[in-house]
Parts: sequence; C-alpha cells; structure tokens
Amino acid sequence: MNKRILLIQALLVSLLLFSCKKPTPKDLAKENLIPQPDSLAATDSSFDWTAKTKIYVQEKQEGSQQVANYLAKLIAPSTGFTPEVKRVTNPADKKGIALILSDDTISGDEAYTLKITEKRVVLEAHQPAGLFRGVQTIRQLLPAKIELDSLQTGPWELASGIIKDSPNYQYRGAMLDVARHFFGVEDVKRFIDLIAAYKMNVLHLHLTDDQGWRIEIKSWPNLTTHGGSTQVGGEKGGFYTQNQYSEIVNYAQERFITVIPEIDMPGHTNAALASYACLNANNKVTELYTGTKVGFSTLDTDKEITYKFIDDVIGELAALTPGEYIHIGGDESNATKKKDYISFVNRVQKIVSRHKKKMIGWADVAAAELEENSLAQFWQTKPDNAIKAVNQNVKIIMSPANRAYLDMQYDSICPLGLHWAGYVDVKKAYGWSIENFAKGISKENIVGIEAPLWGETIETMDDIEYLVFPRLPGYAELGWSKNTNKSWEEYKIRLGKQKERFGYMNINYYQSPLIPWANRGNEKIIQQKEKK
Ligand code: TNX
Repeated sequence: MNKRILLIQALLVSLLLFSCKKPTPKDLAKENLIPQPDSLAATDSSFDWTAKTKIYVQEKQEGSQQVANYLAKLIAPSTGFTPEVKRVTNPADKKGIALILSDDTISGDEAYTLKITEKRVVLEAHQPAGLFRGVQTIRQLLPAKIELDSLQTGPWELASGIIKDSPNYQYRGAMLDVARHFFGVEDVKRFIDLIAAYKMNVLHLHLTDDQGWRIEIKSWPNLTTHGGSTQVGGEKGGFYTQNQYSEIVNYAQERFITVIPEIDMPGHTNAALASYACLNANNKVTELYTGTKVGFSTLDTDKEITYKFIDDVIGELAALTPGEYIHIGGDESNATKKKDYISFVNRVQKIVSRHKKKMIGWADVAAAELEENSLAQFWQTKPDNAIKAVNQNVKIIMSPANRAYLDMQYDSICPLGLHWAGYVDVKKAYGWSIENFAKGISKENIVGIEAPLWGETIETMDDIEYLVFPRLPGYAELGWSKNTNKSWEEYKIRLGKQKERFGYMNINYYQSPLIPWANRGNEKIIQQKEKK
C-alpha cells in the first residue's frame, strides 16, 4: 500500500517536473549561420521541437503549405518526428511552428523574419521563397545531427530571438558543367540540395560543349545519341531525356532555385559538329572529342541551316524552361571570325527573344549589340568585356575566374582542378567584394554572383564536393549578406563550425588548413550516414 502511494507520488512529481521543464538557455548570437543574416537579436532562451510540435500554416496559403511539407520532411529522418502540417486561421497564435505569408513583414521575394520564443517559432515572409530561405536558417539553428538520415536523440532546441534577413543580391548561383563529364539526375539533385542549404537561387547547367551534348533535342536526335555518347577521357558519356531534365527543373523549383540552361555557341560546339555534317563549313562531320583543349570549334555562321538548328534547339529548351533566361555561351570562339561572331550573337539574341526568353552570354558577347534585358557573365580576370556590356546598359553576373571559379585548385598540391587563373584558396574565394572587384562595374550594374564548376577534371560526386566545399558557402555569403557583415577572420570561425554539419551531410569537403575546423559539441552519432 505504502509502496503504491510512494509510486503514485513519484509519478506525480515527475509529471510536474516534466511539464514545467525549463527551456534551456541558448544564445542565438553564438549560432553559426552561413550566410550571415541582416540582423539578429538574442533573447537567451530556446524553443524545444518535440514529437508533439505541429507546423501551422494559414488557410488557403498553398505556397506556405509546400514549404511546411519540405520542412517536415527535412527533419523527419533524424528526429523521428512526423510533424502534422495544419491549416488554421491564426497560425501565429498557436504553440508550435508557424509559416506565414504576410504583407506586413520585411519586403522582398526572399526576405523573411524569424521569431523564436519558448512557445513558438514564427517564420514570416512575403513570398514562399522567403519562407524557404528562412527554413534553411531554422535548419542551421537545429543541432547539426539534424542532417543525418538515421534516427538520433534530441533535444531539438532552437535558440530564441529575432532574425530579420534579406539578400543583398538577387542572383546567387553555381554552375555545373555536365558536358566535359556527365553527371546523372541524382547527382544534380544532390548538387541542388547542397546549394539550397546556403540560400542560393540559381543553378546554371552547362549542357553542351566540345566533348558532349547532354540535353535531348527531339528534332535533332543525333545530338545526344552520337554527340552525347562520350566525355573527357573517352569513357561513356550520357544525356538527360527531356523528362529527366524537367525532373531536375522541378526539383530545383521546389527549392526556389531557377535552372538556367546553357547551350554554348558558336564555339565549344564540337559535339554538335560531330553529330550533323550540315553544321560544318565543309559539310563533313568532325570526330568526337575527348580532350580538354578549348577554342577550336565553330558552327558555320554563314549557313541558314545553322539558325534553323539554333531556333529548334532554343525552342525546345525554352519550352522546358520556366525561368526567364537561356544562356548561349559565346565564350572563347577563337575559331570564329570577329565579324561573324558579332552577327551571330545578334541573330541568336533575337532567336532567344522570339522564344520569350532573355539571353545570357559570357561577357565576350558584349562585342555584339546587346539588348538591355540581356545579361553578361564576367569570367575573365580582366574586366574589358564586361565593361563593354555595362556601357550598353547590360547587367553583369560576377564570376571572375581568379576568385569565383570552383574548378581552380586550392593550391599546387590539390589533386583536382586547373590553375590557369591561379590558385583559389578558401580565403581568396571569400575575401573580395562583388561590387569593388572591377573598376567601372559597380553595384547598380550587377545582378549578383555565380560560382562556376567546370568539369574537365571531375568524374564523381565526391570530386564535385571536394572542389565545391568549403568554398561555396563563402560565395553564398558574398551574394546574400550585406557588406558590413563580412570579415574573413570572423567568417573562418563560423565556417570551421560547419565541420560537423558537413560531416553529417556526408560532404567530401577539402579540409583547408586555413580554417579552424571545430566540433561544436559531443553529440554522439548513433549511426553514420552511409557513404554513397
Ligand atoms: C574557360 S570560362 C572556359 C571553359 C573552361 C574553363 C576551365 C569560360 C567561359 N570558358 O571552357 O572549362 O575555362 O577553367
């Protein structure tokens, strides 16, 4: 009898204790967010995400429902929670997590406000894209092991406070060259997930080059069956069917990332020239090419069939492209006469417009007469071409090779990559300013930043990750965060603290000696994610 009373008493006490469990004090200012948000105010408490926590969205807000589902799915494997997403009239009044589209919050498509108290997490944005970027902040505020695919023990606490955040530049992207070496749909999806985690919003796919044509064009089938059959080094290549390509585009769109497809021309076209004799000046197909030289191929810019070909290709691609841009390359056309190059670009620009898209070209295209809504991509280390574009009132995407090329080696012993633009260590990759890089190209001329990964030396997803990480978070921050927030000394510490997260995300990153790599806690990994 006595024993029973004691047991009941003990139960009651523990119940009482449990229900009054004090939230753990946590300092939001000590969290290591990349990119750094605009403003952050800590309130020294925390929100505990438990199995009971629900995600609330406003009734009739389809966009927030989609992001809520993404968040629920993101945290499910490691927490074991399957949070219910509920539509209610006033999500902000509920205890739990609220995702709200509202006009009363900080403006801008990707801006968001995140308010965390002991009772609730309220994420507000004008647009679903803003909610999605805010969800990436929530993700980084959760313990790093949230990234694991296997069940972990909590607690899953978020430091309390208020974050107000918006991007500095509207265009923040990475490029993947799938032409030199082909990468399949699953690899591209992983690449998308990795850039999405750092709030990037553009994936530029370099789909064609001398070594391979990677996108199915139904009206010119030989481009892929023959032109896509090989790659650098001579191994089997590959290509995306239009359905597979759409799958990539949709996957990116669900992460509020725009895919910009590139068909490189008139140079870098050997794969097409090897597939169709009529595109060549001498009406003979070329041999497939598996080396890494550049600047030797050109479409015949005098033939009408060339423009019919381009019209067909751009037409099919435009139909697969919800984004507003198509990239036409235009770089290193050393085998094309200057005057032919100029008339070619002028004509191709019109073809792109006719298909209701805007043109992007590598800044070399500024030799032609650019329309004001075209964009030029700065890549050379000298700004001359980009300045020609600026003089035509054309905006610039900043990708200077000696700072922003993901295929430049970190140093002389780096096993992957090239170094024609120099070595780009992690500090060099981060330590520059987009708007001060080149005299004559200032903030109002620039849409943003893109870090291109050329594919001559990379064959596997591990190779991709080795060159991309840890430089990519830095490019993401250069594009997102305001200038006043940027300092290498401070950034390298934040980056070092991503170590655990990189590990749990199974990223094959380069352990640069410039970074003070640090473990944040003693969180035990119950089961490491399996290496692909
Ligand atoms: C130059 S950058 C190229 C690419 C190469 C790259 C290697 C540019 C517009 N063209 O064809 O892959 O260098 O770094």
